[in-house]
Amino acid sequence: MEPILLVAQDGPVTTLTLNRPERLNAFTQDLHRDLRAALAEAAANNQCRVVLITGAGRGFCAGQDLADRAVIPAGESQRRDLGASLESFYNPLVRAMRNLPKPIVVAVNGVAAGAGANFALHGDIVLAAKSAKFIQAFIKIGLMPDAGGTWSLTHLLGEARAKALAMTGEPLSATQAADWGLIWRVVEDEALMVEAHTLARTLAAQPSGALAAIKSAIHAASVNSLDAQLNVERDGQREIGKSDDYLEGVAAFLEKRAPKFG
Ligand code: LHQ
Repeated sequence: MEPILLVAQDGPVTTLTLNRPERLNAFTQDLHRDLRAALAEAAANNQCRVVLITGAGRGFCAGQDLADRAVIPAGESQRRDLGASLESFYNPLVRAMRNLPKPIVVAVNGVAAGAGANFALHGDIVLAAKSAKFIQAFIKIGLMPDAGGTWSLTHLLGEARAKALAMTGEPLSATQAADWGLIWRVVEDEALMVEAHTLARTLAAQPSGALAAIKSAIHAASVNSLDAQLNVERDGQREIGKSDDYLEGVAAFLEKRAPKFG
């Protein structure tokens, strides 16, 4: 049987492909376990400098697999504790993505719905195919956004758009998502994976300490005052200013050549 998560190491880029195309790559507990393990491996593997996440087939991810026994309500006597599913699976996944000290590029190749949409938004740089859509589908089944969606939508779009998307469940086109600043860029469908790999390889050639510091400082900025953030920058710059990459960057600039970061 085909693995439900494909993991490919191409030099410094680890590509994770959700691979349940017949279910639009909806999340099951097994897919969660495989993703978590792959992210832990990417964190520990020195060869990996960038993670690229995408989906197989025509969809990116349709969120929770609603046919999964763990979440399907089987009558009055068996109402499920969905909070337990978030606690055990979605929340640790989101935290693993946010805390990974390496950039995550997400290539949204098709529809991203429910937790699948919000999972995509935890990429550090999100590209989407022109035909892709982001759908806060939760309301259609009587739920609220999860997988960090209430946080990401509010931070990236503001309350007005966050509430309207969550309350209506209206699909948001990739183009509108990029225009609104929800994602980085829209790409023609057939060019998506080439662009995503090019971006991943570009990031892989950047100084890794600086990338990790940028990621954590920008995350900190969403709760910090300017004053606190100035201290974050001082501490981060102090740390990475001692790196070989900084020496190399300055030497390369002065010698008018391309830097070669370690
Ligand atoms: C699916 C799914 C799916 C199973 C498509 N499950 N089969 C929830 C509960 C518990 C704990 C924690 O958090 C959550 C968070 C959530 O994610 S809730 C939101 C769950 N997702 C949705 O409600 C989205 C459901 N899917 C859709 O609305 C549509 O499939 C979209 C709009 C994504 C795509 O529509 P189409 O392009 O028309 O495709 P389709 O509907 O025909 O789907 C293709 C197949 O995939 C189909 O199966 P079939 O056997 O008929 O070919 C669907 O049943 C299956 N599928 N999503 N989430």
